Formats: sequence, C-alpha cells, structure tokens
Amino acid sequence: MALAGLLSEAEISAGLQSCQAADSFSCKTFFAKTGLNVKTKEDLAKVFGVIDQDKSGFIEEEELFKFLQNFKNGARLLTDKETKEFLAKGDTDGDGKIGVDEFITLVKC
Ligand SMILES: [Ca+2]
Repeated sequence: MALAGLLSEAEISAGLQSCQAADSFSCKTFFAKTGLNVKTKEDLAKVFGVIDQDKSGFIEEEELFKFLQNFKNGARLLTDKETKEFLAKGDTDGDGKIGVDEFITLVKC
C-alpha cells in the first residue's frame, strides 16, 4: 500500500469504517479518524502525490472518485454525490480540481 508508511493499519481501518455505507463519507471525519489532520505538510504532500495518480499536480474528480482505494485495495468508490461534495469543499479557487495547497488546507480544517 502506497500510504502504509504514513498511516497505521488501525488508522486506515478507522477511516474506512467511518464511511462504509454509500453517501456516508465525510472528508472531515475521514481525515480525523485516519489521523491525517495532524500530519505534517510534508507528509500530506506525499499523500497528495499518491492520490494524484496521473501526476498532473492536481487531484481531479476522477481521482477523488477512487479516493478510498488509495488507502485499501478493494475499498469502495465514492458516490457521485460524495465526489462532488468532496471536490466542492476542497476546490477553494473554483478551477474544478484540488491543488496541493488546497488539499493541505482541506485536510487540516
Ligand atoms: Ca491528477
């Protein structure tokens, strides 16, 4: 797992358990349960690099859709509603994608 060095198995499980049901995903809860909200900016930049699968420098909607799968193979996809809400929360400059600074701000909010 790409994020295994940054998060413990227990933290990942706690995060995933908080959003097992469709439409139950809350990024704030997820980031708190996994402990990502207390990681350093450097660590969060590494997490960002994993989620940005095509290395475009931004997390696009397609990558947010698969967000949970970065934490565990076979984790569920986010629903359209969750993906759009997640994007809307993170995309503070309104360009339709999430940059690294936006991501760090979102995780720490
Ligand atoms: Ca990308």
